[in-house]
Amino acid sequence: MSVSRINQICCRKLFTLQKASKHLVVLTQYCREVHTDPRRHQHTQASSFEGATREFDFPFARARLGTFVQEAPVLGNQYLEDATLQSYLKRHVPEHVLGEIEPDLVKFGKKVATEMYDLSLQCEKEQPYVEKFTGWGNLVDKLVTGPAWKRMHDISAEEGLIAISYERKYREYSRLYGLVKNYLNAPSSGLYSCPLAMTDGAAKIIEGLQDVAPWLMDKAYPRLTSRDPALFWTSGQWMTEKRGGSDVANGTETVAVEQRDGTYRLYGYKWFSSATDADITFTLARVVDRQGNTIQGTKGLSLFYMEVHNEDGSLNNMEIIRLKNKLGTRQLPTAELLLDGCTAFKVSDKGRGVPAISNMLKLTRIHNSIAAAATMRRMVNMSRDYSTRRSAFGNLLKTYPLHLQTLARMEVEVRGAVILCLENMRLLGKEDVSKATEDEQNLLRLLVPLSKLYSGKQALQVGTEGLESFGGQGYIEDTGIPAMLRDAQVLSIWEGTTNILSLDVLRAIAKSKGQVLSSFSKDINARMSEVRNEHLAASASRVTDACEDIMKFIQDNTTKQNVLEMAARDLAFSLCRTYTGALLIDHACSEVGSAKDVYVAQRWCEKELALVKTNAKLGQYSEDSTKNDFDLVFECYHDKDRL
Ligand code: UCC
Repeated sequence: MSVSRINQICCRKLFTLQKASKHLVVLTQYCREVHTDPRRHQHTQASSFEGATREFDFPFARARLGTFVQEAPVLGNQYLEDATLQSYLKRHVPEHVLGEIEPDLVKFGKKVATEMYDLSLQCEKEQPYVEKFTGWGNLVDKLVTGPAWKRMHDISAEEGLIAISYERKYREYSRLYGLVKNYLNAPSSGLYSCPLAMTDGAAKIIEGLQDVAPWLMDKAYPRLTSRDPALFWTSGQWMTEKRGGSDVANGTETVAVEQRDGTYRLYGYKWFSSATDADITFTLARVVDRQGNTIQGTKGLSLFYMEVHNEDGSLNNMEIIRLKNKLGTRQLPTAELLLDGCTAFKVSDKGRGVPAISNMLKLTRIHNSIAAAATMRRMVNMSRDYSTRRSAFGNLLKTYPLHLQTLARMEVEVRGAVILCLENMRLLGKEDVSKATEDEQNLLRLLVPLSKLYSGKQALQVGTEGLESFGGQGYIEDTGIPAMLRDAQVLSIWEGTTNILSLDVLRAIAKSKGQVLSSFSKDINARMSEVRNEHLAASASRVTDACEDIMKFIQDNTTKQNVLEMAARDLAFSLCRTYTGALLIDHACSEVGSAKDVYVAQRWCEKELALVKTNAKLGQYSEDSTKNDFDLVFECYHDKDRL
């Protein structure tokens, strides 16, 4: 007998032996299960014993749930995993300041990925509710929030999320430091980022009201900017009424009746108070004159400060009609409120309510874009980690070029949004300490609505793509991923929808008589003239050409208000894409720029930058176009007898 034949026979015997021992194991297991659960025997006795053992060879039959469990994505340190954030700070913050603040950012980057992330998931589970009445029928309107939400309040104070910006320990860099912490905080805050945004806005308003209402600096400001959880107050921003969220000037019905002591009583219905557990709020109302009349439109609106509770903890003459049932942001106690004689203090000149509250809007819009950028950053960080843990078709997702391409496209969007946010924070920091030049103030006026409106849209795109990158798991509530997308949907709505903010861009241009645009193009041209990197020469040309095209479009249509209004959204997108391109190129060319930054800038600038030029050429802002749009939208629509 040959050696190979002997080998063959041995192998076969060994295989039979292995099979027999496997059957023995299965048989032992079977007997054990029948012993503990006789019904199992009844269930399988109809099938042949051989069949039963084969059945038990399958992992599902034994373990019932199968042996495979997908690893969940894991969050790393959210500061250390953010390349753009770190290099931007390295470039713009003096070394000695960064040396002091960076350890705190690293520590907080870990905290938001661990303790706070868990708390944020808890906030989603412990949604707020209102106890309207006591068991004995007494109307109490008690707003109940969960422990995790309350903990977020305390952490916000302890971490100095508002305090840092106002302590001004690091002068103009304090704002950047404070808002960077808010950026890290936002996706792990369980939406506590919303009251923080309004609190920041309230502190900013109060600083601007020192001539009109200096007492607020003693009464509210120290609390809004406190690091002590026991003292820390949050603020609301009650602007929205039933008749209008956008058209505040015509939609505000709330009236204010002056009292003998100089205070006012407010009567009205606030349709969307975002975080009703606030301690104070700023709100708009129309002062009633001695004849009982009010002035309509924006000129009739004044700004009021009020405390939400009386000293005994009861509500300040208002009723919580109900909490809103929203698509997302369910962690937030958002309510409809009936103001029934609330005591309030007028803190603006009569009829100057909208300009007075615009300081708050500036801050809440900045926070909105921060939340959008941070949500995108978080989504991509999670998708990236998941791609290292999830296998399909035999390989990890990260090995598939198509999957990587999808992630990389999201990454480019995130980096564009992040750098624009950081630039806004840096400019605001300079404005805070009166160090911003006129050009920088103009830029900030323009960039705030641009960043808010564009990032709101990006967050939805990246949010939906990110969710999809988890496959079906992304659609499962308990993973926490669907809530990220639901919560992102509000970002393009509150604080002004995309179109309303596009009109605000036109307002900024008109009010400054074009100065905001001069500062814009001056800044772009200065940055692009410094580009020495040959790999970015083509991108820089695209940016300067786009800037020229946009300016030409505006000049050609300066007197055509209807054209400008129709083009407002495209114009805003063009300005935002072009400016972001300039920022990315400039950053990539700087001493901190890397090859990855060059790649991001190139990719960003491949977008259509001067959208407004292309669409103007296509006739999209003509009167014909309006007619065609109308006919298309209303085809087969009968305004009478529709059923
Ligand atoms: O409350 C809400 C929810 C809060 C949630 C907070 C969370 C934040 C983020 C959290 C992150 C997670 S949402 C509701 C927010 N509401 C809005 O955003 C309102 C949207 N509508 C607008 O923005 C409108 O365009 C209005 C209200 C500004 C339009 O008002 P008017 O009165 O019709 O506008 P005018 O007549 O153009 O402007 C009146 C004055 C002008 O000044 P003067 O009288 O000196 O010429 C404007 O220049 O107000 C000035 N003004 C501004 N100034 C108007 N807008 C601005 C601005 N943005 N900046 C500076």
